[in-house]
Amino acid sequence: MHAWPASEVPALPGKGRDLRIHDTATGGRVTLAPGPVARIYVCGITPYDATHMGHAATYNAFDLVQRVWLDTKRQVHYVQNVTDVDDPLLERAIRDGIDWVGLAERETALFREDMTALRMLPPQHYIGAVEAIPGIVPLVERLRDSGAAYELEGDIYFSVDADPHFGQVSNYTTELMRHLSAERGGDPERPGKKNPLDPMLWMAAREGEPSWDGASLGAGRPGWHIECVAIALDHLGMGFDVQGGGSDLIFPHHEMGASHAQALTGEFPMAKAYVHAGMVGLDGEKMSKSRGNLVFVSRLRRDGVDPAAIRLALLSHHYRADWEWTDQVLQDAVERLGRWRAAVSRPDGPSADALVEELREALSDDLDAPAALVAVDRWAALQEAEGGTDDSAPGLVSRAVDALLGVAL
Ligand code: 5CA
Ligand code: ZN
Repeated sequence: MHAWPASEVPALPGKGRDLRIHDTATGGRVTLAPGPVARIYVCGITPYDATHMGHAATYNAFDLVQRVWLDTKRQVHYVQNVTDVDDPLLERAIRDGIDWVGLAERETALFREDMTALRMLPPQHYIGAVEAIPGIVPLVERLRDSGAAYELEGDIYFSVDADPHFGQVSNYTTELMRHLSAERGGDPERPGKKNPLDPMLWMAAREGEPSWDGASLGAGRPGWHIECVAIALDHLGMGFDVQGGGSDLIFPHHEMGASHAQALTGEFPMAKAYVHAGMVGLDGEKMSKSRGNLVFVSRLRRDGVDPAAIRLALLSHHYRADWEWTDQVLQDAVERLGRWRAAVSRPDGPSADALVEELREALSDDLDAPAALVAVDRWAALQEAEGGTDDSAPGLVSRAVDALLGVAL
C-alpha cells in the first residue's frame, strides 16, 4: 500500500539528545541508542471510520519519537499496518450495506489526508493485513508445527504457554487479562481452548465472510495479533526499538504479538521498548469508533480549523496522559499558534539558541511536548515584550518548531 507524502524536516544546527522513553514492559525509562538506524513499528488504524482526535494523539506521539531520532542524525525505519480486514470493519460494512473493501479504501484514503495535513511523517512500509496474508500463513504453520499453536474446530489458536515470557509486556494479572481479552476481541469463554487467553491465529472461513487460501491451514483469515507480527518481522526483524500504539493495545494486542514473535524466533524481547499513548476522551468516555463519541480530524479541517492548531492541541498534553478533548483545548491552541506566528514573522528577535536546546531536552525526556510548548511560549513572550537584535532567531524558531514538533509556522 502507498503511504502519504512526507513533509520536509529541516536540519537544525548541532545535534539532538538520545531519547529516554517510558517502556511499559519494564515500567521504567529506557535510553534508546539504536545505532545509525532506528526501527519502529506503530500499529495502524482499522479503517471503518474517520481518524478521530484519539488516533491523531497516538500518531503524534510516535511522530515525535521519529523527530527526536532524526535530530540525532539517525535514519528512521518506520513500519505501520492497516487492519483492512477484521470483525469491526466487516460488521460496519454490513450495517451500512456497503462493500467492506470499498469502506476500507475510503477510510484509509481519508487517514492519509489527515496524516498529511497534520505533518505526520509517513512510514516507509505501509502494509495492509490483506496484502500480508501470504507472509502470515507460513508463520502460523510454523507455530502449529512446533507445538506453539493448535487446532480447534478448524480454527488455529496460539498457545500462550508456549512463550515463557508471556505476560511481560503488560504485567497484568490473569484476572485482568481475562477481562480485557473478552472486551477486546478475544474469546476466553470458548470451550476446548488450552488456556482461555489463547488468541486466534487463523480463523477458518465463515459463511458470508471473506477468506483466503491458507495452504495447510485451509481457507480462512488471519487473527489480529499475527498480522502485526508478520509485518514487523518481515520489515524490521526481531529486537527493533519501539513497538507503539495507544494504551488500549497493551493487552491483548502487544502482549500476544510479542509472544507470537518470541515463540517463532526463540529470541527475546521482540522490541526494546513498548511505548503506549494515553487515551483521549470526550465527555468522560474514551473516544472510540464503537462508542461513536468522536471528534474527527477531517471534520475540523472541513470547518476551516488550521491543522497546525490541531497539532498544537495534541502537543499540549503529555502523550502518556489520559485527557479530554474540549473546545477550549482547541481554542487555546488556535491562540497559541497566533502568538507564535506573530513572533516569528518579525525580522529579528531574542536569540533562540537556548530555546533549541530546551526543546531538545524536553522531547528527549520521555517526549515532554507540553514543556517544549512552554519553552516556545517564553521565547514568544520575550519577543513580544522586548524584541531582540538577532536576525537569525525567528527563522531558527520556525525551523525548530517544524523539525521537532511538526508544526509549520
Ligand atoms: N488496527 C488496530 C491496531 S493493529 C487498531 O487498534 N486500530 S484503531 O483504529 O482502533 O486504533 C488505531 C490507533 O489509535 C491505536 O494505536 C489505538 O490504540 C489508538 N487509539 C484508539 N482510540 C484512541 C483514543 N481514544 N485515544 C488515544 N488513542 C487511541
Ligand atoms: Zn497492531
